Amino acid sequence: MALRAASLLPSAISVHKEGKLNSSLKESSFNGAFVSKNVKSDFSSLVIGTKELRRKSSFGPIRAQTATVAPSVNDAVPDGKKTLRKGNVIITGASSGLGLATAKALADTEKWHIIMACRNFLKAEKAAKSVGITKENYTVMHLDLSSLDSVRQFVDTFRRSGRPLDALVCNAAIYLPTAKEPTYTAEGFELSVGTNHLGHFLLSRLLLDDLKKSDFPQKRLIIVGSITGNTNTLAGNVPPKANLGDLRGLAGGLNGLNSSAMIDGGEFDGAKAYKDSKVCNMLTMQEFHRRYHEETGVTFSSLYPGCIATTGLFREHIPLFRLLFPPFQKYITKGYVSEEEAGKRLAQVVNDSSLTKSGVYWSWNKNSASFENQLSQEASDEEKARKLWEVSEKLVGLA
Ligand code: LMG
Ligand code: NDP
Ligand code: PMR
Repeated sequence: MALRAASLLPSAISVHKEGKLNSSLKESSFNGAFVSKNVKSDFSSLVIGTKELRRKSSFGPIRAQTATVAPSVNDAVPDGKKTLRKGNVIITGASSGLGLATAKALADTEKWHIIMACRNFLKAEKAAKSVGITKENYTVMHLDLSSLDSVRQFVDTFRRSGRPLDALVCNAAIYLPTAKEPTYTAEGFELSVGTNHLGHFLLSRLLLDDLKKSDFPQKRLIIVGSITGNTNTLAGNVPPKANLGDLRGLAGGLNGLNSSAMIDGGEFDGAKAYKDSKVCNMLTMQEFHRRYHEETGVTFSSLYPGCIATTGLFREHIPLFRLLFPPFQKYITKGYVSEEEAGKRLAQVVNDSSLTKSGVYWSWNKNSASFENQLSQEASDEEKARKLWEVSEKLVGLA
């Protein structure tokens, strides 16, 4: 109840829309009214170290709202709320880039235990060490999103750990811009959509039950989206553009045999498949919100963290692209953000008491202030979201 009341409150809003067609290449300055209900507070005294005690809880009173520009990562729970344990957050693909930076930002708050859900155990362990996440703050668990068996096994392993689940971050992704031919997941789905969308779709559907059971004051399910899937932006208009069409390829199994390997039924294009998968991520988040927010109190969110031009996402791109892309984003589009900054942004979506509104696609302006961004027509198409949900649940064996 209280959760629902909180989610109805206005949250960080700006009329400024980042990277919009009508705002030219240059990300325009912060020119709108900004209202934040971020209530800055330090909860460290309310969290008893690593004692992972569970306790029935409800929201405390909602305090007066103050406007701030850059909400802090350090807002684990709303003001007035006492909790006796750390939150447990699963982050997929926490072995590099945004996922790792988010794990680090959350670990630094001392309020979260991070379950790093990764396909490469050793890489994840090394990554955690390399950024200085201390042992008691993380657990690595194996998850290969390109295998639905692995997804189910991961959920079993997680449940056997006995930890409650308070937040799930669907972050992992692959991008195959230079692939000439499609490659496939264990079940035979085109690899980018199979991993980025279908793997996460099954994972989040299964783990929703666990989130429901959590007694944590704020439960969140976050699916990372991107500007390049949104054709209402300049970046989303760089060809090939995202387009799910009527989902005929997906409905046919996305296997390149009796159907196309592309969602819209067209010719394979690796860059388009990635952008399509991001549209699926953003549609899925909204469908979750429509179906489950009221009932569960879970906050469903997506975001574009900025262009993190240095991550492993571009590992398959040609070397010239990898060389020019960071300076291009830094000095020309000005859309560049460091991994560290992007990690803090995603950590806010997990942790910040001002970002409780559900169904929102968050973005940040030049001053690193969050605002509710608008999705493209396709990425906010309710009918398409419903159809995507239904087709996806058949493919992953939930219907
Ligand atoms: C495709 O090509 C590949 O075919 C595909 O395989 C995959 O890789 C995909 O997205 C990935 O890309 C993309 C191609 C399309 O883009 C390029 O080739 C551009 C490469 C540029 C890469 C960045 C490096 C830039 C280097 C600049 C130099 C930097 C130097 C550093 C400077 C330091 C300074 C000190 O591109 C094209 O087809 C060409 C045209 C693209 C322009 C698109 C712009 C979109 C504009 C659309 C907006 C208008 C929309 C109109 C809508 C109207 C609605 C009212
Ligand atoms: P990285 O490549 O650095 O990170 C992706 C992570 O996903 C890696 O940890 C990778 O594991 C993991 N992963 C890939 N395939 C699988 C799989 N089959 N099973 C489990 N994990 C897998 O890229 P980013 O940090 O840039 O990307 C993170 C998210 O941010 C993605 O959702 C991306 O779409 C999004 N994003 C990125 C932007 C950018 O500019 N970079 C912009 C907007 C959104 P491994 O380490 O083993 O390879
Ligand atoms: Mg893009 C405001 C302009 C802007 C922003 C924020 C991005 C983000 N890009 C912008 C503009 C442009 N890009 C322009 C004008 C061009 C043509 C020169 C351009 C090109 C381009 C390419 C070839 N951009 C790319 C690529 C990629 O391969 C990346 C991609 O599409 O991955 C799917 C990419 C990206 N540009 C971005 C962001 C965030 C990406 C990468 C990752 C992602 O969306 O997840």
